[in-house]
Amino acid sequence: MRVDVVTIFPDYLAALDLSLVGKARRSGLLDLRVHDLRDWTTDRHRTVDDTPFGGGAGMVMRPDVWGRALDDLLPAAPDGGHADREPAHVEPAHLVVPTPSGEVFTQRHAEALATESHVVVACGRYEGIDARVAEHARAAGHRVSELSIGDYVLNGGEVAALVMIEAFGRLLPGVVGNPHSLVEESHGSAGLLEYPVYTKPPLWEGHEVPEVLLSGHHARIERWRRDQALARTAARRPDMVAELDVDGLDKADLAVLAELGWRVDDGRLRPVAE
Ligand code: JB8
Repeated sequence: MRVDVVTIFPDYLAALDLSLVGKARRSGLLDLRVHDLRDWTTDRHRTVDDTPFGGGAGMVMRPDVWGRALDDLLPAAPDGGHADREPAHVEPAHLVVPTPSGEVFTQRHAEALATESHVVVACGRYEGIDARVAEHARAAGHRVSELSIGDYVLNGGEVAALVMIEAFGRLLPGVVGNPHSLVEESHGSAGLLEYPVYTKPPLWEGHEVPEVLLSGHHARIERWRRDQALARTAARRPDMVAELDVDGLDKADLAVLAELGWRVDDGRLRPVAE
């Protein structure tokens, strides 16, 4: 997979040399290149921003500078934006624009991006990038995803880009050593938070590891972990409980959820009004 990141702070992306993503780069599974947006400026001061039309606070990133960068990094428009024309044999790239006004980035987005052959990440600063840049890339036939990593505001797209690249990078075949860890997780993301985990020693600072985990009783351990996952999810993420597929729950699950104040009503879990 090829990934290009464009930013005015290339050093921010240095973390991508490390850990699993760094290893994927060195092994050739991930061809990741970081570019300085100012390489596409033409003035002596290497200006990337200008004042907003319509007034208001802050500065906006100039479309002409971004346009030259994306012209160089996105492949020649597959159909020039004319869907009726014979498609060229060039794969369109997927342009990802981190922005607090985007759709919320989830594991589903990570899974979809992990299947792409080419992703370009455009990191904005200031009040963001002139809206015509995304519009222009779409018109040229590229997929464009404007994505937010959560309901808070950063100073720019770089940290969000790190988050997204780590999330999809670890899903590339061969990047995570033991694919079983990915399979176990996908059970977790089938709607429940993960259960708590423990390692040695069995007694630490007066805190014991739950006895069931030392019992060697596989079925009891599985049930305990499931109960813990349900209790955590109910306490921390009631939104996820409300979305659970009732058909995927057994009698013990429903009993635990009932104890936690959730009943099945009209085929959906609903909190019991108190
Ligand atoms: C300017 O909060 B964020 C985010 C904030 C930003 C830009 C991009 C992303 C660009 N501010 O994810």
